[in-house]
Amino acid sequence: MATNRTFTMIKPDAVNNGYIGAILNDIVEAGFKIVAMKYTHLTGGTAGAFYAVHKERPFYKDLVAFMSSGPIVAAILEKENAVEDFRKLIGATDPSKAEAGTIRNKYAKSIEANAVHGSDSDENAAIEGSFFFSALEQY
Ligand code: RTP
Ligand code: MG
Repeated sequence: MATNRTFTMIKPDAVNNGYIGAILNDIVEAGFKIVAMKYTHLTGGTAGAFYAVHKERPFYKDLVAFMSSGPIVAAILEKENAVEDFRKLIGATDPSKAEAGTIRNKYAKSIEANAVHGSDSDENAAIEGSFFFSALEQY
């Protein structure tokens, strides 16, 4: 089976709580290869643009404020069936509903501050990866 790619962010709560190393370890142990990675910081403007698809949702304003509240780690990951397998690895959006052993179950505390992002389709994985990384950085 061919490999494909997904995009992730370690969100400000998990960075602030010191979980970068533990989360990256879980990701690599689950068989994902890190294609590109950077430690960076979203602004209100860039977080708003990244989450523009959620503009009409009631949580949009809070989400943008949260995602620009501290540094994040952005990464492109590669594996067979990457998008679906990564969503399984991170668990449900609400950590109280995330299965035991998933990243959100282990490292997240609330539905908003839920430790990690994972793309929801191959198409969005490509769009989101290109939001953070140039073509040269996605080798
Ligand atoms: P993500 O995009 O971050 O991987 O999360 P997801 O697909 O599981 O959830 P999505 O519906 O795309 O929502 C994006 C992010 O918005 C925040 N959220 N807050 N307060 C709320 O009810 C609420 N609902 C969602 C979360 O940070 C969620 O991951
Ligand atoms: Mg989503």
